[in-house]
This record gives sequence, structure tokens and C-alpha cells, in this order.
Amino acid sequence: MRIDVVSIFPGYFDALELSLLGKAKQKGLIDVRVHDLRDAAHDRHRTVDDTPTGGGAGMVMKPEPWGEMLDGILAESPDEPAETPRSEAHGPLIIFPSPAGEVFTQRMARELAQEQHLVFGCGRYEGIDQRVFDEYAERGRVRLVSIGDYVLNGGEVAAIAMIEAIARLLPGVVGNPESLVEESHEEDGLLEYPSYTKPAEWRGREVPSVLLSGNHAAIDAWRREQRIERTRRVRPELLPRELRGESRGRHAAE
Ligand code: 6GU
Repeated sequence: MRIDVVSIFPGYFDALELSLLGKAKQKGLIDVRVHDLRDAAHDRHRTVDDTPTGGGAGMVMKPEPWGEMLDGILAESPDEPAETPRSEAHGPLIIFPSPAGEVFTQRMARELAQEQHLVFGCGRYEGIDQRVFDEYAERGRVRLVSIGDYVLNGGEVAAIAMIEAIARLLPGVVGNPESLVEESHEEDGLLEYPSYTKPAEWRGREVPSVLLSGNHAAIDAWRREQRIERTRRVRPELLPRELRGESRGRHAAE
């Protein structure tokens, strides 16, 4: 998968060199290229922002540097450009991280992991001139995506979160593919069960005895029960309908 990132703070993306993603890059499973938006700003101060037209607080990112940068990236895309404009089938997908976007989920990560070429356009200040979104939505596919209901200073941290969630789903990135299905938000939408390792007792705290029993059916049943309990307590809205009514009435105390 090819990933291009545009930002005025390319240094944020040094984090992608670490750990699993760094190895995936080395193995050629993902090809991440980070671009400094200021390279497409040609005045003496390499200006990328200006005051909001119509007034208001803060600054807005100017369209010209974005246009030059994105045109260059799209011209080099390894993905076939869409035959018909607005076609859902082909061509690179431009993602603008934005608190005004649709919310990023594991489902979306799985969907985006099918793409050949993703472009992340990270805005700062109060946002990017609307005509940039309109221009590229007319020429191809654009999505505004938020990583949750809180406000960050810019799209960089959100883009890193999304890239990690997407890249770890690509074949060969995570060593043991089975560890991908047994996690929160995968398979059945329940949260993960609690994990333990040795020693069997630590600071007077014991590992639940069922886990030491060797009875795999009992262990599976216990883990499933833990996942349901935890989901009901922390994220009741995630609980599948068929598990909703089974409350044991002790959650108010927790
Ligand atoms: Cl994608 N961007 C910003 N600036 N803030 C956010 C966000 C994105 N997602 C949640 N908060």
C-alpha cells in the first residue's frame, strides 16, 4: 500500500519508523512518503495560511499550496485514476483528518486497508479552504475523518492513529494474524478479556484459577463472560442486542 502524507510538521511522522510499522516499511509492505506543505508555498515566508474571508478567529489554510502538492501526488499515484469522475471504484483516496468528519472505526480501518493508495492531508489552524475539498471531491474520492469527539490542534496525530490502525491489517505486518481477530472491536464487537502471565501470584494478587486449570472449554467460557461483563460496564452501546437483557444487577456498584 502506498501512503502519502501532507503536513506542515513532517517530523510528527518520524513515529512511523518505529516498531511494527518501521519493519513493515523496511519489508516494502507499506510505502509511506511524507511531504512538507511549505515546499509548495513559494513566497519568501513560505506562507500556508491567511485570515478567514468574512471575518472570524484564527487562520485558514490557503488553497494554492494544497492544490500544487495534491496535484503532484495524484499525478504520481500508483493507483489507476478513476475512469469516470466520482467513481467509487478506483484511484487514490484523499483523507482529510477533521473533527468535522465521519468517525473512524475498526470497520473503516478494514475498508481502508483494501485501498492501493491513501493520501492524508493534515490541516492545522482553523482548517483548510473549503474549495480544496470541493476540487478533489469532484476529481476523485475525498473523505473527512475524525478520530473521536475531542479537539486536536491538527490532523497529524489523527493521521498517525489511522495509519497504524490500517497498516497493521495489511498481510504480513502483524506477525501472528490470529492476534488480529481476538481483539476488541474485531469479530463480535465485544471488548477484550483481561490477560495474565506469570507469576501466578504477584503482590498478593492471584491469576484467576480457571486460567491455571488446563480446562480450555472453561477458559473460553470465562473469557467470553469477562468480555461481555466489561463491555456492559464500560461500553454498553457496543453490546450486541442478544446480550442486552442479561444484566446481573451488580453494575451500579462498579
Ligand atoms: Cl481528525 N483532527 C482534529 N484537529 N481534531 C480531532 C480529530 C481530527 N479527530 C478528533 N479530534
